[in-house]
Amino acid sequence: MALESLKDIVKKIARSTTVDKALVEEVVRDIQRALLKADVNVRQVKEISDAIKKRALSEDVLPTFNVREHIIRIVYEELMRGIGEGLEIPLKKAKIMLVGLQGSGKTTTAAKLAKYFKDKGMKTGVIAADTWRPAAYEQLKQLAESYGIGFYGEKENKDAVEIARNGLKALKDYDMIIIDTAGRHALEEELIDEMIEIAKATQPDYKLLVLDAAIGQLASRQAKAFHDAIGINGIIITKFDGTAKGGGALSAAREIGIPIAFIGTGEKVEDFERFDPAGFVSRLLGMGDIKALLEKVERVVSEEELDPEAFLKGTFTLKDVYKQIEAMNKMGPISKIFELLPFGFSMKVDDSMMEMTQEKMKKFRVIMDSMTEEELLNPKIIDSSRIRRIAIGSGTSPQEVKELLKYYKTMKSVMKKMKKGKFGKLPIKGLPKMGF
Ligand SMILES: Nc1nc2c(ncn2[C@@H]2O[C@H](COP(=O)(O)OP(=O)(O)O)[C@@H](O)[C@H]2O)c(=O)[nH]1
Ligand SMILES: [Mg+2]
Repeated sequence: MALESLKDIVKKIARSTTVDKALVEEVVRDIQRALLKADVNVRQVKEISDAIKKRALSEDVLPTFNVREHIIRIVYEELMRGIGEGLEIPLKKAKIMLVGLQGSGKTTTAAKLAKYFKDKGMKTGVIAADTWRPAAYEQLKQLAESYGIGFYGEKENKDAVEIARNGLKALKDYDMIIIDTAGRHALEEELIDEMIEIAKATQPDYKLLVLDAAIGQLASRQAKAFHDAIGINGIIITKFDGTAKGGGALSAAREIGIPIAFIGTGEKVEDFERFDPAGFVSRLLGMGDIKALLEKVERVVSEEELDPEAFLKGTFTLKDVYKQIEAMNKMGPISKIFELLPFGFSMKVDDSMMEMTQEKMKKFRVIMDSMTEEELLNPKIIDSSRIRRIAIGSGTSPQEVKELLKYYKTMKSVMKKMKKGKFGKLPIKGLPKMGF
């Protein structure tokens, strides 16, 4: 069974060495499904998939890219079209105003932002300019105090514009000032007027829209309304720790053409990150984090000193199989490694086979421990009497020893084909060294 699946994977790689229409159609269908499931706006899904189809077939594959990388790169670029790589706020004196609907996470985010910039060595303060929610003042004051962040608020004052203005005066020695504002359940006239007035009075360098990832398809309309009302220059997505994949928020950003700046990943003030486009797209498409895999594989390979030259010369021995297994053990369960691979690679691998393989890997190692150096380096000499001896020595059965030998032969032929370039370049550096 393990060998069946290995063949499947190999077939898939082999098939994708040229950009053909069928492959693109197949990949685009997968991507469409993933995008819709992640709440990306339906109209945008159509735009994105049309663009991918067109570009994947018409553009040249970059020199060091294989077909899958070629398509992934285009998918990535199309998803990020118009919103760039994310908004970076430089570490210099600035005022940030937060806007968004009630419950979107503004007050929490105000504290998160303040702590984020404080940790970068800036003197940061927050202004509580939400006079609508009774507890808003206390909520922000408490957060600010427990993190050593400057705070300004006026508990009894109902005039948010006045508080904001006074706050700027009180916090004039601060580098970074974050203004928390009120939200309502919907974007009402009154709220819009107040927002505009606060912006006029405080002249913020950044007006950031706080969007709850969980609102899905509604995000686009909301973003547009806020943008039309006061002009947004960045988006913060909150509650990204939930089940939401963030497609709604991405659609919103694309809709108004404004970059995403930060991501909130939990209720705690520490749960806050700069927006990472690659990680975001990985999650959106459910295709695993390629970056993480690369780093992991590289680390393991250097530790294990696998010898890719030897593989390619065809002198692939059981010792190399042993090293592969060691490397896999260090990287964790095989199923985890496959999860990290781009889609296509990982799709056709079912869990039961992964578990079985892991167990088998352990057994294979025990079997190889019972072999002589000569047998490991030259498996051809392992005849049935040697198989019996190895089985007894390792406490396994001759059947299991044969299975290892079969695995070895399959691996060896994969290596040979790779050497002949039958699969083109494999997608991920380091992987050929492991035998996949
Ligand atoms: N899980 C999670 N909860 C969050 C996040 N950001 C805010 N919240 C929660 O969402 C609720 C509303 O947040 P709040 O800051 O009061 O929203 P506001 O009305 O826009 O000021 C609170 O219960 C927060 O703890 C986040 O990134 N993840
Ligand atoms: Mg609030």
